[in-house]
Amino acid sequence: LTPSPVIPKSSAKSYACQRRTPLKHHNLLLTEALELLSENAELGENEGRSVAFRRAAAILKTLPQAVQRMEDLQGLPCLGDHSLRVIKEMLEYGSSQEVESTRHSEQYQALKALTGIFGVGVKTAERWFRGGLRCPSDVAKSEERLNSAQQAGVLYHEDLSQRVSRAEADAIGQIVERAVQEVLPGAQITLTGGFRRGKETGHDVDFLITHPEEGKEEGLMPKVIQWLETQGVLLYQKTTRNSYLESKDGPSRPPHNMDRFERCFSIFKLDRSTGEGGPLAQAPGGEVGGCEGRAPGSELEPQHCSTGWKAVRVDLVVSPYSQFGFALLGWTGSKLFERELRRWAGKEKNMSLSSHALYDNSQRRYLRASTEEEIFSHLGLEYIPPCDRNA
Ligand code: DGT
Ligand code: MG
Repeated sequence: LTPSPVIPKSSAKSYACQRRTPLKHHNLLLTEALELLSENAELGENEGRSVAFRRAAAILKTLPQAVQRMEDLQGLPCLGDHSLRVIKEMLEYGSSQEVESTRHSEQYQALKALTGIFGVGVKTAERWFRGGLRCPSDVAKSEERLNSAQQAGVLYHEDLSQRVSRAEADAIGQIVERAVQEVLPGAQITLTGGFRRGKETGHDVDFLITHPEEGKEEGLMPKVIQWLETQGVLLYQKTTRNSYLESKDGPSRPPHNMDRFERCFSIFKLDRSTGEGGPLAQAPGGEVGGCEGRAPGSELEPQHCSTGWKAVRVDLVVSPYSQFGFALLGWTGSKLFERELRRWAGKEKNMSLSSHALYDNSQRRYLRASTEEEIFSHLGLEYIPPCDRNA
């Protein structure tokens, strides 16, 4: 079969990191359907199936026009039998039975609602579901023991389930910038995640922090957190070593200075009127932003505050300057794009890519890079700018 003329050459490439995937595309109905099936598989802990549907959706995002007939798909990679069946049904009838029955199933809706709580993963959600819980307010009323992240997740659920706007992300950026400059002048912060890819809203705001003098960034995170705490900006924070990398980034030998790489999951209190962080003169533990009874840990009845301030999820990552390019590439996403980069590196180049380094298994050495462009070049890939990494 010869590829359909509507299919650009780049769409025929099978790794998402070889293609340009813009934010806005022409096949939203199809990609939403496939992504719902992907999400459902993820909630059922079927990772292989979840990735297969996500790859299928991603290929459709690269097409320059809407798919109208099955022939339009000729020559495209990443479309398995199951995805093709769903697409065919949607093209013929306008919807897919499997997608609609999944969308309306109690299990999908409950697991989605429960994992939508900050601090709750698939395993916990599944256990709660079996115990009869269906939504955040069920959790709040239940006798379940919650860890501190989950307590914050339930308490601020109303706010955290709202999308974060670009203006709010920028306002938070100014607060983080101020915190960082206070504790380490010359440090640099970069907005990463979906906002760097051009998204207009996000579920959180992601920042990468570094300092041009290698080593200066050591110990920075606790100081930034402490400054933010004293200003009354933080509703919740937990700082961790980034163990995700050790477990998920495969065979790569961790760089020796791995332990300097820190991540903070936090919830900021963003002033709605000024876009500034919550009342700077506020004494910790006092009444907050005009919303009484909202001290974490006191009362788990979910509360929301329509005026005053908004709770916003913020992720902070500190990287040594020598790893900045890798960290920037690794934290910009999308998640599928990241996954595909690592798969390409491993399968096609015999290399191991992480958010810290690129290791060439054949040459048995690390390949240095200070920019994303250099990393793409080491990987033998055409450079894809952040706005086209929306796979
Ligand atoms: P959003 O926030 O829903 O609008 O979408 P994103 O793309 O900002 O997703 P998010 O915030 O979950 O993560 C930002 C990027 O950071 C994501 O595309 C991949 C990367 N990332 C997330 N979690 C981890 C992690 O634990 N380790 C590493 N290395 N990267 C991560
Ligand atoms: Mg994000």
